[in-house]
Amino acid sequence: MSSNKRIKGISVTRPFYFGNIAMPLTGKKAADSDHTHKWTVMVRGINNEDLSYYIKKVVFKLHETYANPLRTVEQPPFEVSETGWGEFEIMIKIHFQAVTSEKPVTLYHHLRLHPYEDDPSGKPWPADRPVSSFIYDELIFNEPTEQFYQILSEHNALTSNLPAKKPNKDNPTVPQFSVQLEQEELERLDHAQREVNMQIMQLRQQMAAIEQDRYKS
Ligand code: SLL
Repeated sequence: MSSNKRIKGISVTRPFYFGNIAMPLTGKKAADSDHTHKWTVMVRGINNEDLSYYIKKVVFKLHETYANPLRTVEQPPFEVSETGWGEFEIMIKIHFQAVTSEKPVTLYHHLRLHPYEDDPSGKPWPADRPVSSFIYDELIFNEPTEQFYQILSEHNALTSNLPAKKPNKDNPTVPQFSVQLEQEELERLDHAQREVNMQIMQLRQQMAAIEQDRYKS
């Protein structure tokens, strides 16, 4: 029988992401107020996994310039859409279903409205292209209760199931978190590390040459 007893030595990892998309307001909406952007902040499962079997509610704490800055979302999609004029830090508190016996987890997200870079081809960011800022993260449930373990198992959630490949479509509202993306990032880091090592070696050689010249004179 499943119970609230915790299973020793087991930990279950659930991948997810959080962040925001934003678009400049256009036309009448922009002219009628000092708001410049519409945006959505969200907590999502990878591959659109419905998280409500373990997440009970998500509380988003907006900047105090907003009416009712504490926004509680009790069912998926766990997201808040608003319009506004400025960027700020959003506190995101995830409350878990009672069956999990887990304490809430607090995350922070810097709401991003502006592109801080040109688009990947080097041209200026097109005005109608949404800006997004997403962070991949994992919730780790150490020693889950027997009951929660059972539920995770029923949802095929005992292994991370991060998709192997990036989706083909470049949809800015859906980040491409996958094993492939992780691999590409690791390769970039590895390349940068080798580049730095090479520069260090060159500088060492230059230094050695200078030292030798000093001895000679
Ligand atoms: C800034 N430190 O100055 C930040 C604060 C606050 C943004 C940004 C309110 C919208 C409304 C809004 O956009 N606040 O009036 O409802 O950039």
